[in-house]
Amino acid sequence: MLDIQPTLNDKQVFDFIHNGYIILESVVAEDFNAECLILPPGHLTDFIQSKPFRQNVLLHPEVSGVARSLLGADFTVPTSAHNHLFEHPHRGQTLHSDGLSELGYGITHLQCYYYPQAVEIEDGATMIVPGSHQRLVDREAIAHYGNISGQISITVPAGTVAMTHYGIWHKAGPKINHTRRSMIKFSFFRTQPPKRDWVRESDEPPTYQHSGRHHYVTEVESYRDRRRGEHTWNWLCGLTEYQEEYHPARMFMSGIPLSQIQL
Ligand SMILES: O=C(O)CCC(=O)C(=O)O
Ligand SMILES: [Fe+2]
Repeated sequence: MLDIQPTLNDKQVFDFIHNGYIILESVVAEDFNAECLILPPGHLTDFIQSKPFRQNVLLHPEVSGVARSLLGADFTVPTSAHNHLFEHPHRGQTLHSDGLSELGYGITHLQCYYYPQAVEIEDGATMIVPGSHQRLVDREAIAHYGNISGQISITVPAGTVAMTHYGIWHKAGPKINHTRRSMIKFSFFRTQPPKRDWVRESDEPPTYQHSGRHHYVTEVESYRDRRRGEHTWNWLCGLTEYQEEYHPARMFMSGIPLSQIQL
């Protein structure tokens, strides 16, 4: 099997549990970003399975290192993706989570947004709400929200990959120009039970460190976040019996285990 090294340490795993995303700025090489700018909108398969896309994006050491850290050794490598390409002004999407978000508290699915060009706010940057992956809801029930305190717009340099917990609330923000803005979305999945096999600085797992309140929550909801974070941490460390489903409704996203990939 290809040797993918984990890149996250305990503190960075705490941060992912709390925020539900990690942003890797400018990790993809400029010349490869340029090749992705001409991709058509919609469902992509052949290009996603090509050696250059695997080498430059999916198995880039920083991208796959995060997947390896949060999903274990034999995570699935995406074989399809969706190109969210916007070329004209629009009002922006309503806030939503994609498809059917998982119900439990494990981490089994990382949904990634790859931007082959720089994204400014005027381009219709994707917006996400940190910590919202902890709030499982009917997606129609959040569509009426406007701005939420603490939301962030993913305004980033070209070649950036944002890796998110599938349940995170997000939307394409309003676009006011005619600049092409592409976001190539793909997913990594877990196939094995969790253990603490990311970058370890001690043999004993530390206890979960809660990072405090998100902007939009009170103390009571923050306590819920802390408790849920503890459950996720203990599960990721392999300390609980709780069984999570590894192959939830995958909707349009497919992948094959890393152990079946040869470059
Ligand atoms: O293009 C974006 O920034 C987000 C698109 C999206 O979330 C969707 O269409 O489900
Ligand atoms: Fe979405």
